[in-house]
Amino acid sequence: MTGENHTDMPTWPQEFREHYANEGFWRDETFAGTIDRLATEYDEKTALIDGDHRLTYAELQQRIHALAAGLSALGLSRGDKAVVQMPNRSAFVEIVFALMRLGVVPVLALPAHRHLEIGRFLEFTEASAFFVADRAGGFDYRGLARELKPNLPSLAHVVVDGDAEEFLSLSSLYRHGETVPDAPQPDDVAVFQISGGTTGVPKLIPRRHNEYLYNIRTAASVSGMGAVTVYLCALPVAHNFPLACPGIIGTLMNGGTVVMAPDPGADTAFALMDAHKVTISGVVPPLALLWMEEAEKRRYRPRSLQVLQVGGAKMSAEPARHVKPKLGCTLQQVFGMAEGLICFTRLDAPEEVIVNTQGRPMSPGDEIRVVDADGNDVAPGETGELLTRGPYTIRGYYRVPEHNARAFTADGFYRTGDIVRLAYGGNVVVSGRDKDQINRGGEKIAPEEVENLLLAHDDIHDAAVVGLPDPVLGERICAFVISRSGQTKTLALNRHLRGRGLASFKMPDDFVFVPSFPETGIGKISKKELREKLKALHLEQISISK
Ligand code: OOB
Repeated sequence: MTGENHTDMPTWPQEFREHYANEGFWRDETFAGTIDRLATEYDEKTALIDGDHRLTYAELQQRIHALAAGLSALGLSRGDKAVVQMPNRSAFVEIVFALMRLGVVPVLALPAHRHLEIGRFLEFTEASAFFVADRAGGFDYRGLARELKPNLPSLAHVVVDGDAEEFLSLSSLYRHGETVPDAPQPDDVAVFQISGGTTGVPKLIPRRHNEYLYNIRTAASVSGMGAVTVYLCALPVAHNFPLACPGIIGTLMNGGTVVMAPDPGADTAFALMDAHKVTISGVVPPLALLWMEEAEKRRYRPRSLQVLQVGGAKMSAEPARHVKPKLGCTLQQVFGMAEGLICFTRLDAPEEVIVNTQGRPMSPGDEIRVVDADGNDVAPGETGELLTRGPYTIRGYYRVPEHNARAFTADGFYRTGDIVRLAYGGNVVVSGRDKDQINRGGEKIAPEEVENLLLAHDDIHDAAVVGLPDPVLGERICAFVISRSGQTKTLALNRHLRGRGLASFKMPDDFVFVPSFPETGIGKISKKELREKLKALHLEQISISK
């Protein structure tokens, strides 16, 4: 990317670059060239289905070119950043590919993000454009843009898909018949993914053309994708999993068809599966549970579905065993991270591997280590923290040098914070986590971020946010709070957090008001220890009262 330096974004040392190129992982390509190649190869085949709207590969390419021309006329160019916050619509694909063609880097925000997160992304990246839908899921994104824009001098354009009101309408930007040259270089950042984060603020993950294309191609191959693939995009499309592991781009790179689901509920998903003969989808465990339960209740079988990928959070062995009998398809467990490494159970793996493990790394170039608290490798089969390095795992986040120094080892391994062991011939079994993060049904929450907001409330003396076990979500968010007056209630705190503009999935599911936090012996303990203690006490109390 233009103007990039190593402190901004640490990247692979030269010897690794040469190795990854020599191995054929990196092929000196960009997404701009990819979309042209696909249009030539798959021409009249259906690329995208979004409600009644269908696009062939040729049409998709023309629309991407026309939009890129319009965005270029606005002045957007290589190295600029744009925050994209779109629901599952075909416009998402057009916007992201048009930006990538110009070398403008989309920051892939989620529809659930609110002004706190979006404001930070826009400010931190000095984004020159913000792309939103008019309304989606009952929320008016124009209101969000209106609130944020006056304080962001670099934000020149707000582009709205739908009724734009005072902003630029997306549909007015297409300059049909015009093309612009593709601008990016293979080593440029293609997109910024957003990390779940373990500290106060989400981090930006630079994914580059070369390595992200390798990521997608490899994931598609391990998932058995081909021209007959029909992928149902049920999760929010901006997530790395439905976007690129192999997700919608993996499908397009193989000449398959992407079906956009406006919501992931069983009514919508089952109807789309039948209407378009969906062959594969990717979901988080709570959604897999919901689909299984609904299929059983309705005595329904998605007849065309061959593979259900489940990832983002651990699926335990018991529900995993039921996927095939209830949905009639092969389960593929996916243990991945937006920072890079993706593990898959292979489609032809024995049942015990599919049910009991989260799969093995997808690339022969992936290096993994399982280490103890001192950073030494544990004995084979023992449990420890997973470290990883490889041809599509980043070497650093965007502009957070101090955090990078902790999150990566000196020799470039990413510390995942996941506690795992290797079993069944090198497959990873995830058994826990050693990082300050809550995984609520696949969405990641940094407790510190929520705690800091609670502490900003006048009446809150202290707060500790903890993940408690939940039968459906895996974990739910519980905030332990000490109110100075004893008067503050749940309703007020919910209102306070919403008022600060916190994404809905980060809102605590429960508040527990306590007079003080547990005594901890000598000295001040860390927030992390306090959270562990509160969690243990709470679970103990619940089991006693049962
Ligand atoms: C995916 O990416 P992120 O960046 O939202 O979250 C990564 C973290 C992992 O470090 C791990 O803690 C957890 O999510 N995780 C799993 C898991 N898949 C992800 N924990 C247990 N079992 C699994 N199967 O979540 C993501 C990215 C690409 C593909 C799939 C998921």
